[in-house]
Amino acid sequence: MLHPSPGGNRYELTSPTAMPKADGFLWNQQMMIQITCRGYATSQFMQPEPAKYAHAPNLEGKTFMQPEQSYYAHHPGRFVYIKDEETGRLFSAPYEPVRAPVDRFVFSVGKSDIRWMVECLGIRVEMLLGLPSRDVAELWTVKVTNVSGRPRKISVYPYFPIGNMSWMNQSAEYDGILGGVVASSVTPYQKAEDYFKNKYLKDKTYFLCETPPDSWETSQQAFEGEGGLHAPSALAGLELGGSDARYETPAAAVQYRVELKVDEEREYRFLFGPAFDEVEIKAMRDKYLSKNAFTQAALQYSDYIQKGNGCLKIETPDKALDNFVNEWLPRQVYYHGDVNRLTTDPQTRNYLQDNMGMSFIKPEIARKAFLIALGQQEASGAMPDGILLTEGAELKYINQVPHTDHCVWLLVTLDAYLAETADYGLLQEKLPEAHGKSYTVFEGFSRAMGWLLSARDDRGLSYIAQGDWCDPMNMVGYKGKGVSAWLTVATAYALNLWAGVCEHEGEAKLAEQYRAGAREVNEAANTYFWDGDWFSRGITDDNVVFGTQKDGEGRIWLNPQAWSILGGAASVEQRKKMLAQVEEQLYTPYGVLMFAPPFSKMREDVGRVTQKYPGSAENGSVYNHAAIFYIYSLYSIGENDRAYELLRRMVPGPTEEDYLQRGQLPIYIPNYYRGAWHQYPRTAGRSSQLFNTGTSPWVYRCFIEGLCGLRGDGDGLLIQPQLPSTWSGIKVKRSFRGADFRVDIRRGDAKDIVVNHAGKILPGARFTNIEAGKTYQLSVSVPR
Ligand code: CEZ
Repeated sequence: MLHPSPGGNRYELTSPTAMPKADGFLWNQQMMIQITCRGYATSQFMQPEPAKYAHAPNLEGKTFMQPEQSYYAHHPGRFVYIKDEETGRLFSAPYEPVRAPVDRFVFSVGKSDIRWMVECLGIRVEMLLGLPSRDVAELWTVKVTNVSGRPRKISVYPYFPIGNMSWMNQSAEYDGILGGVVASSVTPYQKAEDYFKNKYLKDKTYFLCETPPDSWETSQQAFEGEGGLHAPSALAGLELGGSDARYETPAAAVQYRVELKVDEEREYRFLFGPAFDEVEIKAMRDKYLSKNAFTQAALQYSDYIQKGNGCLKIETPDKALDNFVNEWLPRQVYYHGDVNRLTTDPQTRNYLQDNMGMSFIKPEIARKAFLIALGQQEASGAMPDGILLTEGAELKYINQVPHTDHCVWLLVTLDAYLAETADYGLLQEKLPEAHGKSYTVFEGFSRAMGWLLSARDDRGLSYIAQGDWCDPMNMVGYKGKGVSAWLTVATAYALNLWAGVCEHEGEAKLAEQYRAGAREVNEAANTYFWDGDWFSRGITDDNVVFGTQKDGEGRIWLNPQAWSILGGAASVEQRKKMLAQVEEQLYTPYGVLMFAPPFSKMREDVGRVTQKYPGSAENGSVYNHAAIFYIYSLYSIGENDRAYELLRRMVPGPTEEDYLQRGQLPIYIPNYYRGAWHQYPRTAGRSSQLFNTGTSPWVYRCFIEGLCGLRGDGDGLLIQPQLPSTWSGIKVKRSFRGADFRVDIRRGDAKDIVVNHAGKILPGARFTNIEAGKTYQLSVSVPR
């Protein structure tokens, strides 16, 4: 039902019904499309705010990308109806809207294109979606082959609904000169000043045909008629009606009437996308709509995607895992760092972590991100809730809610960046003058740490305001008093990391100051948050500790445990207790829960998180971002087996049962899998299908620095593999600071890790004097 293609760089699903929401996604810096095996699509492009060219049929609320989208018959999608002209029978590819049982089905997701192959009624339909590497457009190839062994007369009808474009003005018609359907609209607005903002928006949607069709329809209603989408009325006739749409919902449908000899095939190409005017549409047609141009575009796009190949290839006893880590994980990391989730004001923590991933893929981008982010630091040293990336961008949605954790992410991201690049020169860069002063990057970090130390109450605990990492935990501290246990222990982690950097920079006094700060923070955390077997989650405005043994819901939370390990608040004794409790209360077959039990009703002193559906999103799901922090912390204390076990559970598969339950292909990590494993076992494990998540860079980091143990330091590469105990060895290719490392890791008899290079044992299992351009072969023996 589901398998990687030979060679491993595609994933193929052979049923349209087993995992109905299984999907793939393609992007470039201007756009993104997520499309399901059944043909439903969600796409958006930047102008510079996210906008759509294919809409829902009703008035849509504008929001950011959401998990667990539900699809319905009229959902935007890309479909091809086929009618047997001799019998009148119909089916549609890839599967929707007709849902006719098909004889063969392959949904094949590649890194730089998405394909389908469907056979029904003796006709094979192959659909191929590609994107240009820069422009906004979908490049569609549709191939139809007669596999019935007898001559056939059929009609081929691509149907691309355009949906409700605007309540002010929308229309569509077939443009014979441009060669396709052109729908026009005016983005709705009310304020006069918005007219000037909207004036140059791409308010047209085009569907261009390389081969002129025999007929067309541009009115959705005329196309569907009384038949409904399962059997649109327009398909009953010899030809489509050729109507225009005048303040009616537009759709692009065209017809090709074809006679096919045995095994004969036809290939069609279409271009679908937004434009400002006819001139731009014509230019897009000239640029892309031909066989040659499609081939060129595909090559360029695949080059573009390959720039995100990453720095790690592994060969382990688990082939499915290798496939994910080698082929797909870096792609997801690259996506995040490349487009910042297609927003103009990414949340500061998201922006920094997405760029943390770039340290492994394009470190120069990560470097730039520090300068951009610190360039927006506030006079107090605090970081804003979102980083503005384009001129005129504004803080929207959650970025209008005050969160207190953003400074922490500066350090966490810096730690990964410096380990990968040793680019300490970054710290001496000058930031643009702000608030009448000019600072270096080093000072920017120090000021952020200073702010973290200052934003604490008299007990020494970190204020939470209206949220920390957990956005919807918005009412713990909205009256100004509540504190976060996670942020407190995370502050200690950030301070310790910064102390390490200060030391490296010869600032021993400063380093000691920050270390002392961290110790003080950790002491406070232990005094107020330690609950006997684990750390609680915080103390509310009304001085109620929560996330404790006493709590029936939200009793134990993962984040304070993970970060108290990282930041040093937890002693060895405490760690033992916490790990056991996490295992007992938070483990599920689909990963470790963010907390448990989930809330069943609003808790007004915790907030909105308690109102989310139990087991979904932050209300006690396997929220992978939280899970990966925990896994990372396990690697930091040598818990190889525990770490690997949870890491593996984060990737769908490899059993069929697991795939079916999660409903997602193993080509990305979603932001969550449903939790509430005890309360709602039927839905537990179900994927959110949302590939926007800060999880992916951490997963990559866990494989590189944790499992493979190949982490850089000032002038070398440390070699500290942490294989699960059931593995006898792995092979790793790791590119690092311009050199290539081939590392053969095996179990040996020695008590410690022994690294051999060119016949010599490396002192301290550390490789130095790395020369860019060289390849180094290392054999590593790890204790049994
Ligand atoms: O948003 C994410 C944020 O992008 O939730 C994480 C947070 O750390 C990320 O920065 C945990 O709270 O209800 C909300 O507003 C939630 O915060 C969600 O919107 C959540 C989404 O699932 C988006 O990925």
